[in-house]
Amino acid sequence: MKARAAGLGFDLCGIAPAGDFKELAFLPQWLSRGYAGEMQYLHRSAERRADVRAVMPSARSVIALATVYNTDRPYSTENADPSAALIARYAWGDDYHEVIQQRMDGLVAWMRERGGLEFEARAYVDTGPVQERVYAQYAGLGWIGKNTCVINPEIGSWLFLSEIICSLPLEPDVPSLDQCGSCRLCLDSCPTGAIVDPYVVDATRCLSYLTIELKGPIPIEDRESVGRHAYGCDICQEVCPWNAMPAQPAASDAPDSPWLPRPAFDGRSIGDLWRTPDAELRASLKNSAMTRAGVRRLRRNVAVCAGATADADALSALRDVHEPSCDDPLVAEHIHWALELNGG
Ligand code: B12
Ligand code: SF4
Ligand code: SF4
Repeated sequence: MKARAAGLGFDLCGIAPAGDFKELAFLPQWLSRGYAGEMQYLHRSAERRADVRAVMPSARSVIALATVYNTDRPYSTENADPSAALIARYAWGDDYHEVIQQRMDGLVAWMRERGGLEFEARAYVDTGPVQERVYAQYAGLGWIGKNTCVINPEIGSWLFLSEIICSLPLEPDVPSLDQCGSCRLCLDSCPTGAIVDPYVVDATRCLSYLTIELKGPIPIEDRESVGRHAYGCDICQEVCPWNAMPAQPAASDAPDSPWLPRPAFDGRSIGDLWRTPDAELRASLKNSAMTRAGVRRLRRNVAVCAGATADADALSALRDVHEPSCDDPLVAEHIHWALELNGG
């Protein structure tokens, strides 16, 4: 099965038992501290997230999978250009939900064909009520670092996690051990102090939440800290020694890699991104990981970047270029804020 997973494009595959792991118990505490913000779905599904057997009562094993999405583009921390529009690398290419779901469906189909056994299976990639990092750690894929990301000692943390909950009692792998040691680079580098303690991220302070998860306005008091971050943030992974380029981590730069950046998002400045017509943005977002944000939320973010960086080119683009999405009240309010902040 592991060889088949590799053949289908998975970089790591391991087995965790469907058990009651101590890390699963952190979620209620995290929720009660308000760290989930507006992500109400996490509250609603908290009981199922406590144990995969609440999702599929026949579960005996979790086949944990990881897929490298890194490419050889420089890290945002290496990009000194104050006009650059930063987009988190997980979002550059095709929609990972679709690509990885297909690969998992292929693996389950192969298991059914090959094994000749009856079994139940459910496959999720960031789509189910499962605490994916915990199962990845217990399946030996990597440890949960102080930045809360799963880190594999050989290939780093630029990984999409996914899993197949399965009723077969498969032989478990050895869990991964924490190798963060005394390092705290991620905590000290987070621009908003969102890693409030080792292993604990307050999502409401994380730029990934503010620019991706929030559907309405970005709170005024958080806007300046958004800086050049037009969509998501990679800093706590970029500074991690286990992701040090160029020796590590693995990258998937084959010409047909689904994770290579689409031209509309590849090395663009804030001003250029703003000048991109709605129709072109819409076409570039289609079937990408950013599809859910849509043009409206992307423009909201780019307006905040223009205001927060006070970049002259971006501000002049904001004044001069008016696409239909700019009439949306959400976008209009953020444009107004950016221009007011910088002298109108
Ligand atoms: C909600 C969510 C977010 C939220 C909250 C993130 C967070 N750290 O909680 C926001 C929007 C901020 C976010 C951001 C990002 N996310 Co996200 N997110 C999720 C989601 C849907 C749920 C995570 C969750 O349950 N959080 C609740 C907390 C309690 O759980 P946790 O973060 O896993 O924390 C564990 C440990 O830290 C530990 N723990 C918690 N408290 C304590 C306390 C102590 C004392 C100790 C010792 C341990 C400990 O136990 C927890 C597990 O129970 C998962 C998918 C999934 N279904 O699991 C993806 C997921 C975690 N995200 C992912 C990614 C890629 C990102 C981003 C990199 C995207 C980006 N570039 O912008 C950033 C990374 C930010 C970061 N440092 O976490 C990947 C992570 C891959 C990996 N290598 O780990 C996942 C697994 C999606 C996927 N299928 O690939 N995300
Ligand atoms: S993704 Fe960025 S804002 Fe969020 S915890 Fe990591 S460094 Fe902080
Ligand atoms: S930067 Fe250091 S502390 Fe943070 S996750 Fe990486 S190794 Fe662990």
